[in-house]
Amino acid sequence: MAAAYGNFINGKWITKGSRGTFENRSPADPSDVIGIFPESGHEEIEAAVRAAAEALPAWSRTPAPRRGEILRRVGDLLSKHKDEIAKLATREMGKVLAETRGDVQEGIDCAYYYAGEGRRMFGQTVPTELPNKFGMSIRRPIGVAGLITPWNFPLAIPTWKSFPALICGNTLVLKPAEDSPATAVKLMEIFEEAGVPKGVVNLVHGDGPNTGAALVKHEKIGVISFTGSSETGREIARLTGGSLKRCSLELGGKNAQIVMEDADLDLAIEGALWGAFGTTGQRCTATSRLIVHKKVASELTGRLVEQAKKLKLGNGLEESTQVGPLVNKTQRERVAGYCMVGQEEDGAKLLLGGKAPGGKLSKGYFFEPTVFAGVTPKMRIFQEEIFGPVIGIVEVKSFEEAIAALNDSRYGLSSSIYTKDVNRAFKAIEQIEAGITYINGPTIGAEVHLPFGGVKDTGNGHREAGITGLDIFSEWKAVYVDYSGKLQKAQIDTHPDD
Ligand code: UN1
Repeated sequence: MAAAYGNFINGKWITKGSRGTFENRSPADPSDVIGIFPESGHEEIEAAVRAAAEALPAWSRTPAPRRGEILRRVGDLLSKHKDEIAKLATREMGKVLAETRGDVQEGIDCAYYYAGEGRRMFGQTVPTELPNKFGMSIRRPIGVAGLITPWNFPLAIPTWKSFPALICGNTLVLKPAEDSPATAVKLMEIFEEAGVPKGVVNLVHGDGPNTGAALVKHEKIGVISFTGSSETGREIARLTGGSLKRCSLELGGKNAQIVMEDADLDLAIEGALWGAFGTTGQRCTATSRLIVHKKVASELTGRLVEQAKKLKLGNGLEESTQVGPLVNKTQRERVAGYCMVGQEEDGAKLLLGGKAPGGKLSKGYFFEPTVFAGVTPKMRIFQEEIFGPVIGIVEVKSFEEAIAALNDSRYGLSSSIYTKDVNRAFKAIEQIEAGITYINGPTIGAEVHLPFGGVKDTGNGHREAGITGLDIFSEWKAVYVDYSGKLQKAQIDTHPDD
């Protein structure tokens, strides 16, 4: 019998869902049922938002350093339960244990970072135009935050959103992806154990069109933070725009790694393998285009294929596995579909993979690491986000052509260039249109204290994590204190004769 997990609303676990229940199965072995979850809708969202709204006055008045102490305890508990959460996350979404441990570590780092913000959250004090007057800026919470998170970082992404929301004094409702609901349950249990007061954090399981949409549309929600596809992001932006809600979107990517002719090739190949096939290519930051100078293209291609061939596919729970399954059947069909499209494109050549493996792996949603050569910017496999272990190699003749190819995309999340030429490295930093640029490192592996997000269709201008994460979840207030004891008129008394 699979365990029945609940929603967490106003400090209570409730396993019943107004729209029934759904199962969560392991992508490595779909006969392994991890749990049964409530399929929620309007009713549960209503109850959760109400609980969060009721908890808001007390939580927002709790001193921020005190909120920080609770977050520090959340970090301690995540450390204590790191292995257990990692195993559960691997079981439910598939990526290998070393990576789910990294996912939990990202949450721990995030907890300690924002715990510290409880004692900083700097505003500004500035001179004013008039004598005996004081000027400063402070952050205020927005209210109830609605967080909608994906399955690929089932622990880290909910922490990037919930910790800054909480430290700023907001309360929240989290709707995790249906492919990773159990990891979100663990996070809630940890919030509870760490002493987060009831109603401050709420968890509602369900799908996007019903549960997610009810959260986005709820009039008492002040800010929505969403990570997922550009298509859904656009719809959320439309809905929140209509009601003037703040909305922070972290959407698709089609990240490229450039390899110049002077690059350390060993390093560049190692980086490309990790960037393309780590997390089975299911990161927003994954490397899906490899833009290579023609002088090194054939050597790099040959060696990359050789090494990709050796990657060990398997259940992520086995320590020797290097590449886990895709998250579900739909994703596998999507990736396989793109491999068909790639093979039909004029000039593209499939060098490796392109299909699901047979044998004992055929019962899970595995997909072979895939390499295409001869890819050009006009092709769909160059332009569209695949979200799987597929990399396309693009040959270029110059640095300028490499940058132009990298920028020839509707997305702009992460990017990378391998070169030993410091001038080129700095030109790349200046010219690449992306939210993240790595020099001599792969496109994946952002750290929690730097801004995370991208340009163009990757988002709507916000940056998660770091200090900029606070901007998503707070409103600035300008404060003027006039201690002159008389009416002072700004702009008029300061320039009386103009
Ligand atoms: C994502 O894929 O949405 O930068 C997040 C990285 C990770 C986070 C990825 N730290 O690869």
